[in-house]
Amino acid sequence: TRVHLIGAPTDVGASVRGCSMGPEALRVAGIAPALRQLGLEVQDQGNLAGPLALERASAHEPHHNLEEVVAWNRAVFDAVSLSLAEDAVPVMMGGDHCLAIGSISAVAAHCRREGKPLRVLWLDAHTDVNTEATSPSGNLHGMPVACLLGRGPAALSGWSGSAQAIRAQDIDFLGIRSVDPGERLAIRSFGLSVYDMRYIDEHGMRAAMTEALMDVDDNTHLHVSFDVDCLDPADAPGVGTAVRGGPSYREMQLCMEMIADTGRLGSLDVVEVNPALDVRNRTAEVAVELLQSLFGQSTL
Ligand code: DIR
Ligand code: MN
Ligand code: MN
Ligand code: MN
Repeated sequence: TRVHLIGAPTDVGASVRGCSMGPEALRVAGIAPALRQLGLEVQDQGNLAGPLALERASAHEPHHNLEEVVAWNRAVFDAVSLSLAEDAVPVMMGGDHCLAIGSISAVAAHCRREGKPLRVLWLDAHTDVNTEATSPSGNLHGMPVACLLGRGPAALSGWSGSAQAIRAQDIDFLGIRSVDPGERLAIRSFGLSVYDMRYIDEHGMRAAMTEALMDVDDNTHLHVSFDVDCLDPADAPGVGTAVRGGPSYREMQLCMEMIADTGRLGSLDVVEVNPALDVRNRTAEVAVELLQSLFGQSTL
């Protein structure tokens, strides 16, 4: 397998600055050698370029940094499209989670061309399904799922060649423990499949992942969108919007191992690593350890 590392150093969609340093933190934590060690051919393509984040113009902007988010996502869309066309596995290193709009739109277009079913696994403390109407913050990193479901601003819609890049039944959420009131309504009306922390507490990571991966078949393209704030902040303190009570380190490893077992991982986002808030790069390091499992490393 060929893996393309694509850096997207931006925090235009985030609430707190600093995840623009995420790609470099992942490199310093040894993401490339860690994956090469597994026998993968890894090409680090360096960083994409894009506009700087602006100061907030007012407290209630509906879409903070919208033009900037569009520009970054265009760059991500093009890079991920190219990588998929070259039959590589693109790893988009964020940057904030708004970048999943571009990466997953590119993946959806690729899957449509190839006639492959797409499954998205959204590993996050948050469901990121806010819209302009429901967002408490105006930050676009809280809205990528709504955009992909066709409920975003026009400038971020239709990139996959269809009004909806993904259908509600194509995505499963895991690790969720922070949902805004408007998001709760969206989850119900879309019928989204959400394995929240209570579900994981009661049934365990193994059962949650077995269900989430149930209809992955030999032809499926599996996209993992990994927001590192999914992890417990004790393990991953370097994030802008930490929420207590995440999966344990071992639960997260099992999650990654079970994804690897499907053999269907086709593309990946690793987002929201914020070195400005981290402790000695621990968050990037734990992310790299988890990626090793995701790409098939096992103890025995
Ligand atoms: C919150 C935070 N739900 C918002 N979202 C975050 O601003 O929409 N997503 N941090 O990762
Ligand atoms: Mn999050
Ligand atoms: Mn997120
Ligand atoms: Mn493919």
